[in-house]
Amino acid sequence: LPLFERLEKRIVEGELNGLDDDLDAAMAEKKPLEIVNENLLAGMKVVGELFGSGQMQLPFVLQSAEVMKTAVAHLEPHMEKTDNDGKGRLLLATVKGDVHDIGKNLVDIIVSNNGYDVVNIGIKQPINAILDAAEEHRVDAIGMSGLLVKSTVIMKDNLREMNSRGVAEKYPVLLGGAALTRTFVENDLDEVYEGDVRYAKDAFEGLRLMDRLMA
Ligand code: B1M
Repeated sequence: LPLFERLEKRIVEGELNGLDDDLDAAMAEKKPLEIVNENLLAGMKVVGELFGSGQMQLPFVLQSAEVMKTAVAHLEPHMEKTDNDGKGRLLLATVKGDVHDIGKNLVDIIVSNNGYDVVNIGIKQPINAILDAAEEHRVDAIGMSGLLVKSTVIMKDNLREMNSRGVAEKYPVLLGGAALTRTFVENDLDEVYEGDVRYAKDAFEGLRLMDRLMA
């Protein structure tokens, strides 16, 4: 197989052997972020389709996720970074009950490489933990990620909880993850939250939203 097809196949098949060599060869032809966006994410998309249609079992999805993470970790040091930092601080968490973190961690990489401090508190984070960390680290915005349909309900509850604690004006919220839609966030959730809530389709939109918030 040609190099870039092979990379995509590595994600689908969860094949780590020879991954680093292929990534190094790929970096001679493309920027690391293009490899992530064009090849690795294409592989994860196939994994999602196979899993969703029952053609792939969970342990194999886990292996694919491991290869994805290993690949991103290999590429990350080679990504372009801006020199200016301290543009603002973003808290990132995957919401309660949800373990998916590949997308959230990509947001972390893109946003922190572009001059922001990111406080990434991990997966399955209840709203208490999110707000405690936001307070402790004096963040400028809160980013929540979730891939399960039930996570969209949790996000709504979280926004309500933030209203009732009186912190909505203080924290603009960025939301992302495959189960969300722009309409749901911009209509339903925007109506719920007394502060500013925005939808980010991908990590780059997350960055653009931070730039707009901190301008
Ligand atoms: Co899960 N899983 N999974 N899974 N998994 C999905 C989400 C699913 C759609 C698969 C399917 O059925 N087709 C489905 C959800 C169905 C639903 O809710 N309706 C599903 C399911 C059912 C499950 C389990 C329940 C399976 C089970 O146990 N029976 C279980 C859930 C456990 C739990 O959370 N409690 C489960 C477990 C897992 C693994 C552990 C095996 C693994 C996760 C490993 C990990 O993350 N460490 C996994 C994976 C890998 C997937 C799929 C195949 C791929 C997800 C992924 O990493 N995509 C996924 C299929 C799919 O998404 N269609 C699926 C790549 C990633 C870069 O994309 O996270 O969307 P994504 O991030 C994007 C944007 O969304 C955005 O930026 C990124 C791109 O730049 N973004 C943000 C994300 N967060 C953002 C935050 C922002 C801004 C942008 O600001 C804050």
